[in-house]
Amino acid sequence: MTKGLTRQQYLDLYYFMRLNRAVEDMMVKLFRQNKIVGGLYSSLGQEAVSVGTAYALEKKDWLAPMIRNIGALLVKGVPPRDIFMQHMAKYDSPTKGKDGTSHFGDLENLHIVSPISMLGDLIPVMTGVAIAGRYLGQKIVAMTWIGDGGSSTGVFHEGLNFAAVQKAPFVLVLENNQWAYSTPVKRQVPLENLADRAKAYGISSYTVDGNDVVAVYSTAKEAVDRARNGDGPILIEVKTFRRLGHAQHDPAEYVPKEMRAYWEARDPVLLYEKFLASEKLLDDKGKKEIEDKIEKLLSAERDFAENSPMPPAEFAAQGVYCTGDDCHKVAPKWQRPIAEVTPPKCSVAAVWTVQGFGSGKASGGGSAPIHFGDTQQHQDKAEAVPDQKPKDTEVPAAVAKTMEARNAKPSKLAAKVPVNGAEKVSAKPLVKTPAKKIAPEKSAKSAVVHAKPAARKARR
Ligand SMILES: Cc1ncc(C[n+]2csc(CCOP(=O)(O)OP(=O)(O)O)c2C)c(N)n1
Ligand SMILES: [Mg+2]
Repeated sequence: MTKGLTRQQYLDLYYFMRLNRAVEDMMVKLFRQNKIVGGLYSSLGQEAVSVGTAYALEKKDWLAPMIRNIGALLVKGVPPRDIFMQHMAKYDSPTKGKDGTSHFGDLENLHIVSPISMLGDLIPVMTGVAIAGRYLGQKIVAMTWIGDGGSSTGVFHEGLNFAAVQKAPFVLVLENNQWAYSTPVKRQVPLENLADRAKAYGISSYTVDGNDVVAVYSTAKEAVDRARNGDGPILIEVKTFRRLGHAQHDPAEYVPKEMRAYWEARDPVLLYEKFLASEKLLDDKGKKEIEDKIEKLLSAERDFAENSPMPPAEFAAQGVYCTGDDCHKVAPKWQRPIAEVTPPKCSVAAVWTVQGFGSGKASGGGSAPIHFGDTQQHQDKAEAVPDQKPKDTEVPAAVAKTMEARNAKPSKLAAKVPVNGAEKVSAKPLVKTPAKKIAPEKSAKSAVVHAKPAARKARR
C-alpha cells in the first residue's frame, strides 16, 4: 500500500468497498428468496478493483461496467436501489423492468454506458466515447473493464489497436481473476502477465495487486492522468481472484483448495482494514459508524426496491425497439459550435472529391477515387495530367486555400510512390532503421504484486 491520499480519500475507498460487498451480500439474500429475476454475478474478493479504478475518475469522465463492477457503479453515484430494482426487474428500475441483470446506463448525468454482454465489445465503444470527448474538446477519459477470458476475444485486439492508433484517452482495466468460467488463465493464454498484451499495440501498461485498493487507486490515477494528458490508451492488469463461481449456479468445485486458501487470506477489505488501523485512520468506533451508515442506507434502499411494482404486462412490448423520434430524439449533442467541429474548421481535411462536399487529391496527383473500382483509372489519369486542378467549383474558400498550398508543395512521399507500387517495391528496406522500441511497460512502484500465488503451480 502506498500513502499520499487525504484522510477522506482513504475513508471513501473503505466506505465504497464495504458498500460494494454489502450490496452484493444483500442481493445474494434476495436471490435465495427468489426475488432476483436474472443471473447474479459476484465480485466477492474483487471489490478493490472496481472501487480503486473508478475512484480515479472525475465526475465528467465516462465508464462502462462489466458484470463484476458494481463497485464502480456505486462510486460513480448509482443508488443501490437502482441496482436492486434492475436485478429484480421492477418497474422503477432504470430499464423499467426490462432485463434482470445490470444492463443499464446513464448517458445524461452519470456518464455510464450500459454493459454489453459480448465480451470485449465495450472496448471499441468506449474508445469511441473517448475520441468523441476529445473531438468536443472535453478532456474526458473513458474507462472499461475486461476479464482474463475476455482479453482473448478478437474485438479486444481490434479495439485496443484502434484506441492505440487514435491515441484515445482510454483506460482499460484487465481483471485477471484467474478464471474464465472453469478455464484457468494458463489454459487460455500463454503469458505470465496479461499486461504484456499492450506491447502489441505500443501502449503503456501496468501490473498491479488487485487486492490492494490503494495500489489499484494510485495506478489507475496515474493512468487516468496520463490518458487525459494525451499519452494515449493505457492497459492496467489487476491480479486478483474470483472467490465465488462464475454466477450463483456455479459452485466452482474446479478451483484448487490451495489457490482459494491463498487468496482468501488476502481479502481486500480485511487487508485494507489492517492498513487503516496501522495508519490510525480508522478505529473500532469509526468502523462501526460506517457499518451502521451502510446498514441503514441499504435497508431503506431494499425496502424501496421491494415495494416497487413489477411492470404492467402491457408495457412488455414498449421501448424494445427504437422507432426514432417517437421513441427518443436521435440527435448529436453539440457542445461546441457546429462550425468549429466540421470542415473547413476542423483539423481533418477531406481527401476525396464528392460534388458539393469539398475537394481533394490522390497521392498520384489526380482526384482521389470515390469508388474502390476507380483506383487504377484515377492513377493512370494522374500520371497523364499530373497538375490536374480539382474541377469542383463549390469548394469552400478555406479548404481551397489548404488544397492550393498542398498542391504547390507535393509531399515527398507522394512523389516517390510508383504507379504499380506493390510490384516495384524492393524487397530490401531502403533505409536501415533500428527496430522501434515499444513504449515502456511501466510498472508503478506501488503496483507490485506482493507474492507469487503458490497455488498457480497447483493442479490444473
Ligand atoms: C464474445 C463472448 N464469448 C463468450 C461469452 C460467454 N461468457 C460470458 S462471461 C464468460 C467468462 C468470462 O471470463 P472472464 O473474461 O475471465 O471474466 P470473469 O467472469 O472472470 O469476470 C463467457 C465465456 C460472451 N458473453 N461473449
Ligand atoms: Mg476471469
